[in-house]
Amino acid sequence: MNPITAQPISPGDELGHGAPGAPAVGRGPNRGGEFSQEDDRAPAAGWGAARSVARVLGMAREPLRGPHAILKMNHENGGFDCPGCAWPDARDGLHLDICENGIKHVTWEMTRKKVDRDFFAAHTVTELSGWTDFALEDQGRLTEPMSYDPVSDRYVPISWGDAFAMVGSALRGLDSPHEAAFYTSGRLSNEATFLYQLWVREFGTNNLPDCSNMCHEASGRALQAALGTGKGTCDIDDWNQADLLLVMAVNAASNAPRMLTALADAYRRGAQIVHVNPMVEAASRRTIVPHEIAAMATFHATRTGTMNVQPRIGGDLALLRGVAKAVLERAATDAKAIDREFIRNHTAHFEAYRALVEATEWSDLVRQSGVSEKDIRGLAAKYLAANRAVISWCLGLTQQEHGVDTVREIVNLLLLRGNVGREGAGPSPVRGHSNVQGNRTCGIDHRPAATFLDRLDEVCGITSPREHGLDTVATIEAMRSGGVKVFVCMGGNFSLAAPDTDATFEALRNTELTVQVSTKLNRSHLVHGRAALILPCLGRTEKDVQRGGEQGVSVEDSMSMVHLSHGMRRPPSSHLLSECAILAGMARATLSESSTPWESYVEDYDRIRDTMAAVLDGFEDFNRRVRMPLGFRIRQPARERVFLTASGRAEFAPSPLPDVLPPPGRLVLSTVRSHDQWNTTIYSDDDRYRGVKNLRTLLFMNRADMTERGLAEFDLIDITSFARDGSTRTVWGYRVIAYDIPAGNVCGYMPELNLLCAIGDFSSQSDQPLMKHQIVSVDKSAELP
Ligand SMILES: Nc1nc2c(c(=O)[nH]1)N[C@H]1C(S)=C(S)[C@@H](COP(=O)(O)OP(=O)(O)OC[C@H]3O[C@@H](n4cnc5c(=O)[nH]c(N)nc54)[C@H](O)[C@@H]3O)O[C@H]1N2
Ligand SMILES: Nc1nc2c(c(=O)[nH]1)N[C@H]1C(S)=C(S)[C@@H](COP(=O)(O)OP(=O)(O)OC[C@H]3O[C@@H](n4cnc5c(=O)[nH]c(N)nc54)[C@H](O)[C@@H]3O)O[C@H]1N2
Ligand SMILES: [Mo]
Repeated sequence: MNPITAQPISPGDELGHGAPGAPAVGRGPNRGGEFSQEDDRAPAAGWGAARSVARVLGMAREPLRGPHAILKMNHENGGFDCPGCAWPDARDGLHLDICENGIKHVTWEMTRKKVDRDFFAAHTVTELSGWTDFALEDQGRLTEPMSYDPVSDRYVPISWGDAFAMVGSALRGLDSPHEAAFYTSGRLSNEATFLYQLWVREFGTNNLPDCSNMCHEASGRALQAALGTGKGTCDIDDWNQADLLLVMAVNAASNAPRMLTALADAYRRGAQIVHVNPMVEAASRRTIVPHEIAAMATFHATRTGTMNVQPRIGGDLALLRGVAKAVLERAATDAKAIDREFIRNHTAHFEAYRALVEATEWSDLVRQSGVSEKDIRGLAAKYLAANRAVISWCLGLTQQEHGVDTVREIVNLLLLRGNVGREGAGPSPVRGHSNVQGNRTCGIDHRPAATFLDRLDEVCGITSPREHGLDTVATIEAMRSGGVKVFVCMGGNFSLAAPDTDATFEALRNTELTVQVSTKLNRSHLVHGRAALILPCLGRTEKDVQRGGEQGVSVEDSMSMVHLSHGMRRPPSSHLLSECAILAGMARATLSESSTPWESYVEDYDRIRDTMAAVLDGFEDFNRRVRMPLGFRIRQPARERVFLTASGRAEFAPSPLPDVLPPPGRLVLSTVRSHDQWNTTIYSDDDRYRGVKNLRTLLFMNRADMTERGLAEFDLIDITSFARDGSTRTVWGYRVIAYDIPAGNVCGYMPELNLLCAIGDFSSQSDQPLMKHQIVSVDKSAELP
């Protein structure tokens, strides 16, 4: 095979563009050696998962404590919420619902390795910039606050008090509060979230960009307009009662592995499970249910799919509309094909939608979806046969120009057959980070509703700004132009997660102060403002002891269930503070006149929850209800067919059919995660379910597109993206892999390929970066002279 040598990031190329003629270096361990790809048809989860877990436990030096902690995860009484994905916990409370990636995630946080002041004294930031991203995180947990010293080009220790004072004086020194922005990565607890937005609004801005701006902004806006709620209406019981589960645009076996349990259960009770994805992903085949250890020993796998549909990238709206067209055609002869009573009593704009669908030609729907009329009709037949249907989706659908319209088309299709607001049916977005949904619920929103601000002001005695703030993309633009001078990040790895790595690095380096509240060392600590702070915090697995005793925090899952999470481990360092304490410290240093009881809130988080109960809809009696064994579900009017929309009804949306085909000679690139990564944290260079070993700088391509370009398996290629403003961006030295993906479409990995996502290319509907729809050309790399 083709050996590559292990190498650090090429000197001067921390951005990762690579160089003409040379193999590119990815952001994983990049250990070097042979790489390969072969089709892996083993069931999802199972022994491959067990081996992979064992390897991560070994890396984190956690062979014994890891499994012990995992037994406390997602436990109905006590224990901590898995800090991984936002899939809900099993409701019967009888078994632990754990998965490979959750275990890896927890172990990665619990590592015994530490990054202390000696580490920072031994390495300049310039030197660390040449390390791979894997190497940075692999150093272990951050242990004390550090401040960047430009003279020695090193991070040096700083006391918590001095660090807070630095943040406070930088913020107070700004000409306007809008010259600061405050990012949230979606794992901040509800309580910390509430304190965060309270501080920021009391300070005077709504500049609250978050990771949601990159993942489900489109879903929120579409569902709000259509149903009067920013969230899905389903809970796990609905999943368990559906006759049809339509699973769109998600790599569930890797990114929401506990969904496999629901899919296997559905298969066993005879439900239809249709996967819609340009790539046939592992979850669409078979699984060994994550918690069924006995099944693992006997290799007993259950099917998790009954049909696969492979649309072209961006073709989902056309596909869904084709299904709607077939349903409406059937309604001409079959009175039961659509739910006329529901449509009459609960919806608006049906006639406009019907007219639009009927006027759309099958040939256009087939061309734009990339799916044959026969297959679209086959899917429609399954939809018509189902009494109850759940449609779920994730990023393949949202990180698109027409993401909002596509989610609205999901709702259109559901409304046709009354599949909203009843058992076993409804829209069900699969959220990402473990508390990204809770962040929005608890106030992280750059476009907050006036009613929310009114309540916040009344209860908390502050005067919130009313003008909308900056989202993720707008924040990057503002940092680049000098409009935002102070940037605070609660978690995450902004420098790599954001689009257009060049633009984002330039933006971060153009600020006066960057503040990173983190658990582990990452690239965003090295790409910093003129002054920079690293503030290390407790992880969710760790005991949080305040003056009022041991504290728990709450989180909200993908299905609006709120429950308490209690860390149980001793923190890796006695200098760590909780996120609530860090936020209160920064707030007090910023707001000298504040009458908010910051200190008292931190002593006992029940007091934060009492205030939240008074401010947030659905959080009445918060402290009592959150302590019930499985927590509580936030009230959801749309679930009861109460639609808080402009018309007071569920609204059909007649949106135009978009053109998603690439120009001649070009391809559409979708950037995705591998199995062995958590966003910017990359555990290995393997992608087990796609059969890849030891390679991340790759592109999955249809064989016909390879032939057209004279490319053979593993050939070195260069990829150039074409932005709307005419600018181009290139990465060199990737490898092409023949894959079962529609012609004209290619897939490769984030965050490496964020280099290609132009900062100006975001959706006009959701402002989300077009991370799943980049126009690119692919050429064989020129030989080195
Ligand atoms: N282990 C693990 N779990 C995670 C994460 C992680 O990194 N690692 N990240 C978490 C986060 S923050 C999020 S938001 C979620 C993300 O979960 P996913 O949305 O599954 O994330 P991606 O890997 O980006 O995968 C997108 C999927 O959409 C498909 N796709 C791409 N383009 C299209 C399209 O046009 N149409 C359709 N129908 N499908 C398309 C891809 O083939 C892929 O299967 O996962 C969460 N869970
Ligand atoms: N091209 C492309 N880009 C994408 C995407 C895509 O599909 N394609 N997906 C987008 C999406 S959906 C998302 S959500 C973003 C991900 O964006 P982020 O959420 O910003 O990134 P993560 O990689 O999850 O952040 C990892 C870091 O979080 C810190 N951390 C871990 N645990 C904790 C904790 O408990 N508290 C605190 N304070 N810090 C902690 C650690 O220091 C770790 O290094 O990426 C986006 N970027
Ligand atoms: Mo996400």
